[in-house]
Amino acid sequence: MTYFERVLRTPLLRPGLICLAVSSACGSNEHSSRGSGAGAGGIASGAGGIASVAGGVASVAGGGGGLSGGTGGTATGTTAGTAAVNAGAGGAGAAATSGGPGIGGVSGTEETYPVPTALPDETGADLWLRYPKVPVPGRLAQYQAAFTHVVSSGGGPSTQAATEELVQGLSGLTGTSVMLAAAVQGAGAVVVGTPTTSTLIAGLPLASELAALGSDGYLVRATELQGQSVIAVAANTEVGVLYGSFALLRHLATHSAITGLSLSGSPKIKNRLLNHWDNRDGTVERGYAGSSLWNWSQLPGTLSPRYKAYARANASIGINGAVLTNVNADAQFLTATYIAKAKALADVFRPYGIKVYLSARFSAPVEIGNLTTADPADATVQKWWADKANEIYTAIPDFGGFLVKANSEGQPGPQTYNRTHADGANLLAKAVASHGGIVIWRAFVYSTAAESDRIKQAYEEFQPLDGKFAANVLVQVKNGPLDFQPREPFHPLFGAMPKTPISLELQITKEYLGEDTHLAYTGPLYEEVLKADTQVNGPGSTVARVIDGTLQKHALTAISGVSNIGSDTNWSGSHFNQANWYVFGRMGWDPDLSAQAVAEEWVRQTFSNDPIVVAPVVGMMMGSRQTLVNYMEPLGLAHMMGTDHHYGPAPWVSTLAQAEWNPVYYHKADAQGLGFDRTATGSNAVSQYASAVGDAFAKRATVSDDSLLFFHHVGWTEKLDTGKTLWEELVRRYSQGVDDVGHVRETWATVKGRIDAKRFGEVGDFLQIQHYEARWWRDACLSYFATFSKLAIPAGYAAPANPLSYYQGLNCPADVKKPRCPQVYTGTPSPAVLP
Ligand code: GCV
Repeated sequence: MTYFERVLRTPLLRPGLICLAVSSACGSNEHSSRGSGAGAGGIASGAGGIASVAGGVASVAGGGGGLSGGTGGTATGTTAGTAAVNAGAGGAGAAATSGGPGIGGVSGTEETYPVPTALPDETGADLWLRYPKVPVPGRLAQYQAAFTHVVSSGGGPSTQAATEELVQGLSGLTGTSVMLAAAVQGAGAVVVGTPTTSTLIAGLPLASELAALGSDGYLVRATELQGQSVIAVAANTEVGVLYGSFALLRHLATHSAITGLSLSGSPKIKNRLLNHWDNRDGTVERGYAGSSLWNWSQLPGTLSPRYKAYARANASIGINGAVLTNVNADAQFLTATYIAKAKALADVFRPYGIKVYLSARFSAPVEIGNLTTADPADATVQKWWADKANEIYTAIPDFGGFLVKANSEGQPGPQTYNRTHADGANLLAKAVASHGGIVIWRAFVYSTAAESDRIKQAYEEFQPLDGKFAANVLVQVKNGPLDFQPREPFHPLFGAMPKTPISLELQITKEYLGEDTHLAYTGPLYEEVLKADTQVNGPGSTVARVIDGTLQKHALTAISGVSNIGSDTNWSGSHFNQANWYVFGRMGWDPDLSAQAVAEEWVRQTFSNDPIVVAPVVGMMMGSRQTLVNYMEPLGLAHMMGTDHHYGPAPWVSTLAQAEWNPVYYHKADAQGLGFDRTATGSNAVSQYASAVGDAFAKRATVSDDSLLFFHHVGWTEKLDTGKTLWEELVRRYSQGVDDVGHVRETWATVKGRIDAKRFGEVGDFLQIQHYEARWWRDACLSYFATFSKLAIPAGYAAPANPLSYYQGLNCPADVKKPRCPQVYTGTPSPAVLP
């Protein structure tokens, strides 16, 4: 039985049985004073391969414990008893990655959800901020009694944004008109403010708790004021009040209990940025969701309503910065004309706590400043950047700073002048320092020089510069050393530059993970890297602790996600791609949140709180990344995508000008076997890690199967841990990946009628594309590798549908912005594992 079959058979899916343990707003830095219930379960992060994914997702079905996401789960008010019961039985998933201390607990209600009678079509434009009326009477009555008016007696634009959101959200959820008021007017008040903006908040005994929260933190508290029961949303700053308002709305939108309500939270990472790779001509590099959201030709005069909607969505998940422009930078963005356009966006975003940043083209002093050099040591260049910073800050006083890609993939940089990355970064850092700005300097370097191993370059260039960067510089490091692959080991620079603040760069847009159509929830990928233990200061030196600054004592901290947002009505190219934006924000706020917990709160807000929807859809999401790894690049394979567009399989490409542009460089298939030897007998990339980690990667006995071929060249008939030979295991994983997409389709079919027809149909259509394309990946890659292994497809597995030449001759996609390959949408993709 596959895990999807187990999901389908779960008793949880019977109408009326709810009580999914969930984590909404219960992260370790987002607390809730609730009754305790221990959740031992959890869905596998995917790190463990097929077996652990299956085990983990089985726990969703296994009595409810699996969805609790870890120990320390807490239950709210009236559902506390249920939580304790349900959160205990993790089943098979308990062995897999769980959510960690403090994650878990209960939202939802024990009431039976009615089968919806009329579900209006939805476009996805409202994202997770839909606020539909609560469809279960008991919970609805509680909410209607508790939320009748929003009380705000002062404050500026951020408080206004908070109250607007509360009025809209509470009105929607309760199905009543929740009004804004200046004073408590009987029962059901939500009182918002800071001790400075609200005398009501100032009068509550919250001072010591607020003092511990910092500038962005919040408290949401059931309390009494003027003899009335009220909910207070309090913070030290108005943006904190906004975050608290969103936390309250998230709690309610996941139908959580409110008796004794007490929520609090504060971000662990200071700068939580989206990086837009948006160009002046409206295109988006690696964007699959239409054109750029920024309508440069209409700015600054015309402001699309989507700018505010974008800001709301980001604030709701804690994102507080937007780099507006592509790291493959355009100097024109630094001209007065474009600064005025950026200012217009900054003005819209400011109430939502979002600062704008720009990518800086290093050669801008030459290109737009009429200088003859961009050498950081040149005094005229230094003055040019200082003047440019003054100009920007005059227009945008809270401008965040610059993001720079230098001396990589053809971008200009300090090395052109025989200067280092630190020299270049410090030039810009000095220009913005007096304004409170920062410089984020990317470590994704990709030179044109021949290299023994392309993945070693960033460490080689940056690690020796540790201690040489100015105090307001962060070095931004991609999660892995190669390039946003479906799976890579964590980047060796994490932990290796103790004197330098390091920002983590994740990719939200799925350049290498099926682009717009394939369902691949990136939460497990993010969780995998955040939990990866660099061991630089011994066990527990996780990437999360590096980037939140606690391991190496940095106050300046940041995390970036390469945006998947565009002009498409659904924002992200597909409904499920919205979840990747969502989870980036939530994990940026709290890198210790579990992917599973976040998936559940997203499903509840985006699709439905009905457990008949929540459990299977969370299961689909949690297994999706491993499924994609299996049908694209199992066992540590990497970078086998088609040239330039990175869509579809092309492991045979070998003729591109630079060796490391070619897939054959990465998989190194030959008559003996498959994989890149990065041990001491090969490129020795393992030596860039702390010895405990590098040694583990280097030994066949300790490297995980998921990273095997990333670090080792393995013989075709060598036995793996699974007891199968490499060839057999490869065929098994590729085949399982295809069939699991089929199971996802079956699972999705079970929520028909519980989700509006439009989104249900659109998701189904994309899953069908994914299914065919998974089979394409499998058949193309296995056909190709068979030319080296000289082995037949083992019994029990389907033969490739076409000869290798067919796949090599395919010419798709026609449109790289909405990539498709209709030629392969024929026949039946499954079964690949024969019954
Ligand atoms: C912005 C990969 C992508 C490029 C991207 C680059 C980077 O190589 O394919 O489109 O360029 O990463 O992160 O700088």
